[in-house]
Amino acid sequence: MSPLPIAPLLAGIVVLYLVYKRITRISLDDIPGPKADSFWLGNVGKLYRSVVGTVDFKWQEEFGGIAHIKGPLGQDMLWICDPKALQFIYHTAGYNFPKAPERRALSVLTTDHGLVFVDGDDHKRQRKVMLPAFGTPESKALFPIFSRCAAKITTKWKDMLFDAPGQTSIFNVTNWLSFATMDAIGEAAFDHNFGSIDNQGGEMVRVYQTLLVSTFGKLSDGKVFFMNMSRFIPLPLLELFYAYMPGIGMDLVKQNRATSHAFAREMIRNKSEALTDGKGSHDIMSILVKANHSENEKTKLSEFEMISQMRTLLLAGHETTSTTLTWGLWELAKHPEIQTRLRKEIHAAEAVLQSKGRTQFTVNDLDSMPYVQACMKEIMRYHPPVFHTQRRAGKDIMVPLSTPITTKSGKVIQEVLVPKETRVVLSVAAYNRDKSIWGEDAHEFNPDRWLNKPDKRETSVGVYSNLLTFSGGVRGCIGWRFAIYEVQAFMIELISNFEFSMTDEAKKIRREACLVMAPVVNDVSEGAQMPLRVSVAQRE
Ligand code: HEM
Ligand SMILES: *[C@@H]1O[C@H](CO)[C@@H](O)[C@H](O)[C@H]1NC(C)=O
Ligand SMILES: *[C@@H]1O[C@H](CO)[C@@H](O)[C@H](O)[C@H]1NC(C)=O
Ligand SMILES: *[C@@H]1O[C@H](CO)[C@@H](O)[C@H](O)[C@H]1NC(C)=O
Ligand SMILES: CC(=O)N[C@H]1CO[C@H](CO)[C@@H](O)[C@@H]1O
Repeated sequence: MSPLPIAPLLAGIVVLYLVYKRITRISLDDIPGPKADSFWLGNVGKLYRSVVGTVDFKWQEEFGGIAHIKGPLGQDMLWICDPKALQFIYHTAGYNFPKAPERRALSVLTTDHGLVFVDGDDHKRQRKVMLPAFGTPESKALFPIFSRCAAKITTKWKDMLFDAPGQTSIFNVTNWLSFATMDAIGEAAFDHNFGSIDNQGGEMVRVYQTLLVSTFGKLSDGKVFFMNMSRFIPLPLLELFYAYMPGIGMDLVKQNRATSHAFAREMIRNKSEALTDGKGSHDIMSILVKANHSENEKTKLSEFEMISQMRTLLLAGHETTSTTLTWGLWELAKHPEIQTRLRKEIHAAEAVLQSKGRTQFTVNDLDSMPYVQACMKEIMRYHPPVFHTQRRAGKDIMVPLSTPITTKSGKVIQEVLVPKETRVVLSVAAYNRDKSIWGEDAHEFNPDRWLNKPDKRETSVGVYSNLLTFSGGVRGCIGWRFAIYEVQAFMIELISNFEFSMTDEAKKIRREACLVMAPVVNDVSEGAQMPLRVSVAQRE
């Protein structure tokens, strides 16, 4: 996409806007921060396109919990990983830090007007309708479904390894995990079998594989510039632009939209019929359809909103979990001693299970596998798939800090007055490695940090275990319980049955920013890859 024809126009608008802000604004100029790399892109070019975390960790070392950074054309932004500030922005300030419209224009492409997109009262209403489907008992009940989907990989891989020389082979594990988690979200959320593992087919599977990497990987300067300037374009216009403008690298998204809309309509029709026939089931989509049929105006969703929720769940619940598992297997391949210890614990728990005459783990059995849980938490801390979230200040607002900073003019301050409309980048990547929270070894992968340690800390930020991985507050991840059970079910199944080890290619892997954090060997254009050596695990 070339921004050139529109660049002068936008620049004009922005100059007017900045002149206006000069007169009225509260200044952030006294807050320390990195020098902008260029006037056109400010600091965001690097922040969004380098290896995930490198820029964040550098700023964290240099500036602490907050830094004044520049967006394109000198726009003022804040980059934040200070725990108290994060807690304030996510929880305390609530809807005073809404999502920025230019971000929402991107989420509308992939999720329409679903929960990730909406704001304010619409968000409150939708969230209220959806929450009951994501409670503790509802999520626990899904554990056997997750185990079953993971076991489909076992069957496939054992077949493939049976014929392989030495019964070992290199698999692109991200590919398989992506299929299996697509099946898992299908069954858990929609009571529908996408059949991705079994026949790797289906139009729905095709339009969801690689969606994020091919759309958001390797952004050109023009794209980054346009996306960041798009805050000056009214949202409806922006939606039209993304939806209809040809040649802007959005083709897969458009196919995705058409295919998933048709699929969602059919599914909603099916669920409505089942409900009228008294055959309603308990999957998330059925719960939404049922809510629409209730008398209560507050729980009604339009058909478009329901379609949007389906797309939202597919996007938010699919690539996030497969990404987590992919990075998890990579860490376990890099740390064979951790992998072996994990497998021992799982095999021991399986022996107990069999001695009781049972064959399937349930959530209650997780209590006997503390190391599984510790590894899962450490993977989520170390490799958060959503490494930044973004908000904008809805009004001039004072944000507190847990660690005071010294301003450029030498003042020591413990709170920062954030001017209305300032964009804030909340760094999940940096918070999850904050030494004041996790200790001096924060940059090491070490599951032991979770054992024998109380979970409660002074400023509890995220929704789970003080991790920012699922963000927090009114817009925190609704599917976090779902995710922790899914990740554990998959780890148990895969580590019990297979041994994963490094390959030369896997040693070259880096974390590339593609909305989520994709593993890339050489160039992003080759797609996400995680080639690991897989062999059947020995049992004692
Ligand atoms: C490891 C897996 C997952 C991670 C790391 C993750 C992370 C996140 C994060 C960081 C947010 C907040 C984004 C923001 O604040 O801007 C979020 C929101 C959300 N997540 Fe997840 N998520 C995961 C799994 C899931 C699953 C399995 C589901 C559904 C089945 C799900 C559904 C959602 C939804 C609907 C939202 C929007 C909530 C709202 O705006 O009210 N997520 N997720
Ligand atoms: C690995 O799997 C990913 C995800 O499905 C795919 O995009 C990529 O092309 C695969 N890479 C190889 C080398 O097969
Ligand atoms: C809807 O129901 C029909 C008939 O049972 C079935 O063939 C189809 O796969 C269902 N579609 C969806 C999207 O669930
Ligand atoms: C939602 O409910 C309204 C009226 O209560 C009905 O007309 C509409 O068809 C329903 N939508 C869906 C998708 O079930
Ligand atoms: C504040 C803002 O809009 N930042 C965006 C700049 O561009 C990158 C790349 O598209 C986005 O990820 C940021 O959200």
